[in-house]
Amino acid sequence: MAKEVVVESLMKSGSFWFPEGANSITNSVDGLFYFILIGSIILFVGICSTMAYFLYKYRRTEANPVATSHITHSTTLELLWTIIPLILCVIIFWWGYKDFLSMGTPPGSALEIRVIGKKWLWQFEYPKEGVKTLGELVVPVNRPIRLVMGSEDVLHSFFLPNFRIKRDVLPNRYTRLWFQAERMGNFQIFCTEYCGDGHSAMLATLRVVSEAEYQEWLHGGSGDSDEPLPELGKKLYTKNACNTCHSIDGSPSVGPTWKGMYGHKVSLDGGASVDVDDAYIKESIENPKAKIVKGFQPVMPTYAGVLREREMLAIIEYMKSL
Ligand code: HEC
Ligand SMILES: [Cu+2]
Repeated sequence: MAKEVVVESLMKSGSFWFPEGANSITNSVDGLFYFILIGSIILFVGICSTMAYFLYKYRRTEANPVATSHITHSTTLELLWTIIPLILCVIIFWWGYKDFLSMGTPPGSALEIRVIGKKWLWQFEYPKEGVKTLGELVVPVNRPIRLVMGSEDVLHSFFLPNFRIKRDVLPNRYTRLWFQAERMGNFQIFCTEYCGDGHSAMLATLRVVSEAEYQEWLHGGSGDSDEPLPELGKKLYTKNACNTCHSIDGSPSVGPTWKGMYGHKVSLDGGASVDVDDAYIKESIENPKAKIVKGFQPVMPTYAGVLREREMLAIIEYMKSL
């Protein structure tokens, strides 16, 4: 029941070393990587083969019992093996520092989006418009984007392989990242800091769209409004990461299965029991800690303010259908 991974962003294009780059900085970052990699290979092969050759050439034989004359000093050699590596190191430092600085300083015009990591989903918030999304970050192409990130529980880490950016997301402070998408498409977002059972399913999609599409999306709602409720509910089940904790086939998971749940009684922590109806489901989603199902931990995050009313109905209808 894994969430969908944007496979083509990771596997279909790019090189042996990297998935295809989509950030304004990727060329420079990849260039530095190749510079160090190829430089190291050349040095490694050069040094090893010279050494092997000398071992053979200056070996002790009967004709030549004293293998080499005793060399104590060569100014030329010492200058060479000091100055060449020094130049290489300065280039690597200058290149890395330049990129480090530009990756750390977003342009003032950047569009700010808030990122909240929690077990086990990514939530995004567009502060000016008050729009919230789960598992999907939508941004316009060719605009600098600034992410201000925080965690609601444990340490997470936000990783966008196609953009070569990654940063820890912490519960007690804000961290930042910025990028500028150079092309449109869907890209994979991972959590790369082990954060518990559902870590591997803590995925999200970055959707890079044109400016016009972005404005329409931002002001036009979810766009799913014509879809039949149970089908929309099925989509929301994975999109909102309910699937990381709830199965729909009766198999055990972090939370109770949804199969056959609707319309039945469920026992609560503390002995009481309650009918699973629309009101109880809505309360469980918006205020999960109000009633805890017996035998489960109170780990479900609240979805208050994240799900629109129609989306709530859709999830309820979907549960009924199971
Ligand atoms: C981090 C894991 C997690 C996620 C994600 C999660 N839940 Fe839950 N959920 C739980 C746990 C654990 C319980 C049982 C404890 C409780 O009642 O809070 C639960 C209970 C429920 C219940 C009450 C079930 C019953 O048998 O009485 C409903 C309804 C529910 N979740 C709906 C959702 C919906 C809808 C989503 C997605 C929008 C969701 N959950 C996402 C962990 C999760
Ligand atoms: Cu995580």
